[in-house]
Amino acid sequence: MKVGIFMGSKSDLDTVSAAFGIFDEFGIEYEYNILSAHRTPSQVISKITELEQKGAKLFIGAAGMAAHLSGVIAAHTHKPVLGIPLDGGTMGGMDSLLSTVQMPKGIPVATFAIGKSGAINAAIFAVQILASSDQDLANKFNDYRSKMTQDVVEINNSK
Ligand code: RP5
Repeated sequence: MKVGIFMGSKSDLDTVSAAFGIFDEFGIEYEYNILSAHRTPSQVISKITELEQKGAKLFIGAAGMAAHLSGVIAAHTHKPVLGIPLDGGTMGGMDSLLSTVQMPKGIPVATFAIGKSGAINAAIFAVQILASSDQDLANKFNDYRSKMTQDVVEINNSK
């Protein structure tokens, strides 16, 4: 298991699951848990320890509204933490974006776009981190980017 994913609520699952497809595509094992910095604070902390013991190299936190989950994870691990702000419905996700990104110096959370694009990019970024010490994964990532480029070139060629 390489990536530990936390989300604050079951209502986040539909958006966060966009990240799972990326990990499946690259053959990266992940585990997700629905745990909240506010509703289940002690379970978040014990799960971090458990996932580190299972081999987690980095963590992803996804939450909406007053999104403290990624910051709390970052406070309890020395692994990189990637934060996905979610649209909780009242402020279009700006509340969550600022809650996630505005970390005090010393405890960073790498913060991505609000919602599904952020979930996908957090997963891609996780692949890039893991690929820095895994040549097979780096080769797969090169192919992934080449295909992305080629797909756009083909759209123009077929006009
Ligand atoms: C956050 O509050 C969750 O991450 C979710 O995005 C938001 C609303 O949660 P629910 O009330 O739908 O459980 O903690």
